[in-house]
Amino acid sequence: MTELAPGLLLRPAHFSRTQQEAIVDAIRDVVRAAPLFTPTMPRTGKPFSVRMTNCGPLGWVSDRDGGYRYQAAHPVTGGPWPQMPAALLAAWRELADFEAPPEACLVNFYAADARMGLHVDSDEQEPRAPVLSISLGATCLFRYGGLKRNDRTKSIKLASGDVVVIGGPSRFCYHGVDRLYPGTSTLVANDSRINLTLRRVTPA
Ligand code: MD3
Ligand code: FE
Repeated sequence: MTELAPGLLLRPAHFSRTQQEAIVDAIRDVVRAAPLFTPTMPRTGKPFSVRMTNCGPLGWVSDRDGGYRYQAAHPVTGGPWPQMPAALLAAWRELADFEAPPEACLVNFYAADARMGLHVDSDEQEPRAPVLSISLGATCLFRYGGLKRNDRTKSIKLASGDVVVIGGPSRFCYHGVDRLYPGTSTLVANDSRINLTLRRVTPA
């Protein structure tokens, strides 16, 4: 485990190839029950380049009129989110150092040309809980900064099987994904990347 900044822990290659394949299989089942949707920006309605779905009791969604929020229903099908796979709950218990279970697992699906702009994750009501991030498939160039948008940023590559725990003073730092690197993984087809973020949403 490397501490990249206070409260920001990187565990390279936490998951073996076999474990990564099992997680991708479980996420395929999630996507079958809760299809990927394209979130849109509050007010402008501009679509994200990343497609998303969720598992667990709550899911993160965004659209022009309702903005960023967590809700129990899929925004397109209206159905409940599927259960969180046991392997993800186990990773939270092992690495999150938090007393209550995660309520949302946001599944981000990056096609080869997708990006995520610099932002802060602040829609959760339990600031003491970390966010646990699992990277699968293509390596990405990840950028993180400080508590203010204009603070100096650092860049790191996140590869398939890497886990990042974002807690403590780093919990509300700006971060984003600048690019993917093609040809870096055979786990997910078409040089795509899947990122899972486990989150506690309501106060524990
Ligand atoms: C914060 N996802 O869904 S993982 C998101 O790779 C999101 O899909 C990214 O940001 C992704 O909200 C990043 C979470 C993460 C990883 C490393 C960080 C957040 C971080 C380092 C510093 C601050
Ligand atoms: Fe984020």
